[in-house]
Amino acid sequence: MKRFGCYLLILSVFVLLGADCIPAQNPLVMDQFTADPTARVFEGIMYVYPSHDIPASPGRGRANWFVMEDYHVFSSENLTDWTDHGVILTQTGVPWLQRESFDMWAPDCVTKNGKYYFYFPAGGRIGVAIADRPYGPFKPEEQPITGVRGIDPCVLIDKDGTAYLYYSLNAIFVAKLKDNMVELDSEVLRIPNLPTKGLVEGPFVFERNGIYYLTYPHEVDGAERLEYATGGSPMGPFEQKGVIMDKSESGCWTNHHSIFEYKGRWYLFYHDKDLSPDFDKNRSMKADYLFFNEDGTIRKVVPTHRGVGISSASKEIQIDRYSAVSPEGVSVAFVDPGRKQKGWKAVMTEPDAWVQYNRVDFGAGKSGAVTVNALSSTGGSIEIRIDRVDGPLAAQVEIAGNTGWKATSATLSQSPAGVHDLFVILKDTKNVEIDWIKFE
Ligand code: FUB
Repeated sequence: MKRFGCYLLILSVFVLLGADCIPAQNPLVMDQFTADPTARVFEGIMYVYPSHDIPASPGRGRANWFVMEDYHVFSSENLTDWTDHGVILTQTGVPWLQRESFDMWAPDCVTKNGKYYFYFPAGGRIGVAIADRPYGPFKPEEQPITGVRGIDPCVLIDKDGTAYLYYSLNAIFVAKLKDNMVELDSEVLRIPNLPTKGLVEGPFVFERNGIYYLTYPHEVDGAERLEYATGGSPMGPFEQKGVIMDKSESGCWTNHHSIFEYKGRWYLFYHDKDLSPDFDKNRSMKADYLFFNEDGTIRKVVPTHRGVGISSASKEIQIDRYSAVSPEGVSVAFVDPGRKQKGWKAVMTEPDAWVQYNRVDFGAGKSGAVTVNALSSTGGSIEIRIDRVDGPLAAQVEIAGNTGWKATSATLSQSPAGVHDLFVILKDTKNVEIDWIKFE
């Protein structure tokens, strides 16, 4: 389930600004749909600029299609607690949009000369809104960028300070930007040597160790997978290298991503339809770690429920967002299929079935109790072990049957300190459904 609460200081600052704090695994945000995440680090804080899917309603967008009328920005310093800074731009606030187009698709944001430039596609054009802070307020320019028709802008500021605008229109295009960041400073180049079919949208470009990575979704066999090409300069030439993430098993047609280094680790931000299994135009952003090989090639990323970041032992740990599970006896289901934003539960049905949840921070040590929020028709016994499925026993918890959802506490037999992986194991043949566990 979605959990509330965050550090008092952050809360007191952002209450004034109307911001929410959302502790997250994957997907990162539970209370709204978020797609096309572009992650950027400003002033040591990770900001994510996604697009915002909403369900169509009469007079508001087209049924069975993307409906996107505004943007939020989210930030985090630990990639677990996310702050929603609220709406930073709406379609009705853009002077050059003649109509409510509901197509505020994948955006980007970069900083230069002390300003923040937010690039967004709408109505087949690309606009820029400018702010003094990463979370706005953003003021849109009077006109879209002259000479550009397309979607999904991405801006790379190279080491020499030159900015490049990439975007899509059934191919990927690039042009230099002037120092003012709102006008082109070169001809537009259609980037050659890329797939000739299925290249619809979503380029993202970054540089690492002198290698320029042009990454993009590529539709193959009915859905997009993430691929990349590399080159020695921002405008190429680029050589196709391989797949970053396979197409989703969920059947979500789109994927859209960004790649960024933060505090020494690399991350892939992307999206899927976790909160809307039956409709892939209501998407949710996710993040997973990304690794490079020594030669600079990218290792394929397998999407996880667990995502990134460290979970505090004293907050509700959503073990259904697991790192791994036993081959049999564990499945995941919505807690309330009618209210999917309440999240998922782990359904354990076989003796010795286990759930592994990595990176739980016990701080200086926990010696009190563990609480398990569970539901069982039969009652059952749960073991909580540290670091391995046969690791030290932290607690045994007896779950009563036929009580409805109930939080049951048990005394800890270990006092774990620091960061550990957790294993939750069903010790008998009964059925137990677990929503969260928490260490007091
Ligand atoms: O979100 C609308 C469009 O779907 C984006 O612009 C594309 O990248 C795809 O995710």
